[in-house]
Amino acid sequence: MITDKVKQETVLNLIDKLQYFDYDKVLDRIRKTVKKPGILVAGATGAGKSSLINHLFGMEVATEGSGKPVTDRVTRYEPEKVDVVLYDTRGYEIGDEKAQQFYKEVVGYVKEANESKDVKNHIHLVWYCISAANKRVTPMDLDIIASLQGLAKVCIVLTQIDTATVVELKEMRDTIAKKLPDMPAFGVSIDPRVPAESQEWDEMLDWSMDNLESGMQLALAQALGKELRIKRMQADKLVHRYVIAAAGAVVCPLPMTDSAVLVAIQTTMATHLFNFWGIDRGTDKIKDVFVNVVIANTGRVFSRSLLKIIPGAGTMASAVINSGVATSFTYAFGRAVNEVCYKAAAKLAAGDKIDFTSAFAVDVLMKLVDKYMKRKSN
Ligand SMILES: Nc1nc2c(ncn2[C@@H]2O[C@H](COP(=O)(O)OP(=O)(O)O)[C@@H](O)[C@H]2O)c(=O)[nH]1
Ligand SMILES: [Mg+2]
Repeated sequence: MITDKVKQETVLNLIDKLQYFDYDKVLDRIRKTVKKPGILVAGATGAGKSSLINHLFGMEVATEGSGKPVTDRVTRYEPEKVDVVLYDTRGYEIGDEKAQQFYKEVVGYVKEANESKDVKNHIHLVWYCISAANKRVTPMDLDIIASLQGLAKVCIVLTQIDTATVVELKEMRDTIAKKLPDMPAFGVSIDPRVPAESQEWDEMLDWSMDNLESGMQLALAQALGKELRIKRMQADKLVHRYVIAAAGAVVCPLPMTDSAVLVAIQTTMATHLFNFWGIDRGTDKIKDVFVNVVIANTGRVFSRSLLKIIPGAGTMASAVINSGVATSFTYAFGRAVNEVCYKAAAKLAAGDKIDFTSAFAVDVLMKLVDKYMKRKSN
């Protein structure tokens, strides 16, 4: 039929148009709505604050000169690519007579920030770093922590645990437990020789997630570098948002040829997931590949899957999408993109290269979409 053919061409044109997809623009729009958690990384000079930040966020997020001093001792970093605001404290040495000044300034700053109406400056979490190399927790540390406790969610990070013995660490923990009974304390090190079972990165991050509201959990998960376990826990939450958007977009059954709005939801979701998994943190070239491969294939997977699942639809022109079809496809496609992104992120974390063309090939995506369509309806 001529009309069928014409309409089919409309869909193909739409898919062609997706090749001009503006990645940065779409991502900008997404990231404007993000509520970023504010995290204060406090502690003495040499406690390992910068190392901790680099370890978790996978890049030199808080480098000299990229931050903005908000007081003499507190520098605010709002990295371009990751969805957290970090505050680094600087300038006191252990035993420094100026330490008292530091105390006043940092506590005062957090109080002022959290009382201010500007939520963008709020500090939600405090990671208070005490180096195990000090072998002790000072009364001043305990004082500052006690004062911060009333202002934000605070945990102690015992850093550089490779530099202390088990007994010394236990003594530090005992001091904390005695003075601040409910204060969580997590022992960590960036030394890869420290066995995973003596590290408490997982516990520290789980505590952090538990103390953030849902939207900020998603933002923290986005910001993390190689912590794929946390990302995985949050990724499906992100898909769920787009499933809801798809349901909202298809209030009445929609002819397939008018499905541009749905394709836009899928491509935005794919972009969001790609950014969430941190795959776009490398070169700008990755974005081009993403647009040419993933975005182009989104339209293809969409039309192929829909023709498969819509009963009695022989052609795109006669196919009608109802809300059930729209949500189950969005769900399945989101899960599929998540799975491919997870594998890609794991490869990147291991230092391997990714071949996007084969990783996000139509057949690969179709197979996963089929799998998740079945899983949902069972
Ligand atoms: N042994 C060991 N050294 C560390 C660890 N973390 C950081 N360091 C070293 O401790 C020094 C101070 O770390 P840095 O992150 O700059 O501390 P900051 O002043 O608190 O930002 C640097 O030389 C780091 O390489 C760790 O887990 N173990
Ligand atoms: Mg530093």
